[in-house]
Formats: sequence, structure tokens, C-alpha cells
Amino acid sequence: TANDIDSLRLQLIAGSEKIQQQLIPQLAEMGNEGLEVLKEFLLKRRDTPATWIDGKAYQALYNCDAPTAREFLQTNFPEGIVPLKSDCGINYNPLQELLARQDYQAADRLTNQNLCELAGPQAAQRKWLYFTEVDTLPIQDLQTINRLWLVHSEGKFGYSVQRDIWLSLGKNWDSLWSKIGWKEGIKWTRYPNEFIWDLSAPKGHLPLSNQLRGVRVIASLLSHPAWHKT
Ligand code: UYC
Repeated sequence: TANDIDSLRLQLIAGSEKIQQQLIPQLAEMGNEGLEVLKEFLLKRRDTPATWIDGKAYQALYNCDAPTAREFLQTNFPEGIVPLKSDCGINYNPLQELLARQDYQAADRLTNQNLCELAGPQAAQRKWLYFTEVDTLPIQDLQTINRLWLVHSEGKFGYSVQRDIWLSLGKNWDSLWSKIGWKEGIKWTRYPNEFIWDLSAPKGHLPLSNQLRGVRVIASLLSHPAWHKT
């Protein structure tokens, strides 16, 4: 009823993240009135940087069947809710769309491709990075990519998440691999089928960095100034 919707609306506006996380999918399933609440919520919060709660509301509208929801997003957030800033003229809209759809596997492939493009035509052709190229990657672009992952994964995925875990483990690689589900005992997780491509994965599981050529690339990536706290 209208009363229930209004009560949910108030809880959504005032509630904790935990409450908001539960209410968003609930509202998305209540038909037009529920969707209207989610639209209003997103518009109200558009002047502050997007959090994963905004990401959740955005995804609920993006992935629901009502054509009016897609039209609303197209009109008000044509490029999503994370500013797609790039110092290199890279268009991050394809990445934002894959993440909005929660197609984390395709998003992971595109992320690695985008990093190679950022490093220049040689890396883009090679399809993998030299660790010496990682230091030259622009802060702006890395932050855009990272925010897209954070906002569209309930804060679970992203390089900054991996970095925080890595630092908390005293920069021990083996501890990191097991913590983020990249290795179990002495057994590496096999690409792609043994990785978990949804939010049931451990924190920091994605995006992937292939360790076939050693840890220097990810060591440089997780040490990049893009993640230094201001
Ligand atoms: N792969 O095992 N990986 C590939 C990971 C390793 C290997 C791609 C991550 C260990 C081979 C991605 C882990 C290893 C290929 C990842 C992992 C290994 C390949 C696709 C856990 C053997 C075929 C992109 C750390 C013991 C390609 C790309 C090739 C691919 C990711 C083997 C994203 C996180 C040490 C043989 N693995 N990779 O880079 O280059 O090709 O031959 O990390």
C-alpha cells in the first residue's frame, strides 16, 4: 500500500547502509512506486560523491524490466554515477555498463585491457604490462576505474581494497592470495573457471592480475600514488 511504500521511503532516506542495502532490492520489486522511490533517492544524493549504496540503487534501476527506469537513467545519469574522468581520452562507459550489469567477468577483462591501453600502444598490443609501465599510469584514470569497481560491488572489489588488505597483511603475498581467494594452500586458483564472478567472492577477489610473470606488476599497482589517502 501507499503507506508501506512511504514507510520504506523514510527508512531508505534515514537508515544505515545495512538497512539501505536490504531496502533497495525490496523497493525494486514493488513496481512503479518502489522504482519512483529509488529514482528520488538517486537524484537527492547526486551532489555528493557516489557510494556503493548509490551503486546499488543505480543497478536496481539499470537491471529492472521497466523501460521507464532505463529512460530515467539515460536522462539523468547518461554516463552513470561515477565521473568517467580520463587523462588519456579513454572512454570508460563500456566498463561502467558491464559493472552496472554486474558482469564482473567481462568487466575484469576490460579493466585489464584498459590498463594496457593506458600504458600505451605497445602494451595494448602485448596485452600485458611491464611493471615499469605501471608507475606511469595516470592517477586520474586509475581512480576512475577503481571507483567504478567499488561503487558497483558494494565496496567489495577494486585495487584499493586489495591494497588495504595487502598492507594489513604486512605486504605478504601468500597471505594476500589466500585471503582474496587466488590460491588455496599450494594450489593456484585457475583462470577463469575457478574464480568467483559475483558478490559471493571474498573481499578483494577482483579485479584479477595474472601472476604468471611474477608479482612485480601487482606490487607496483598496489603501491601506486592513486591509492594514497589524502
Ligand atoms: N591466474 O592463476 N594464467 C590468466 C590469474 C598465475 C596462467 C588471465 C590469477 C599462476 C596461464 C588472467 C591467478 C599460473 C594463462 C589470469 C591465476 C598462471 C593465464 C587472462 C591467481 C600458473 C594463459 C589474461 C594468482 C601456476 C595466458 C592474461 C598466458 C591467464 C589471472 C597461469 C586474468 C589472478 C602463477 C598459463 N590468468 N597464472 O594475462 O599468458 O592472459 O599464457 O597467476
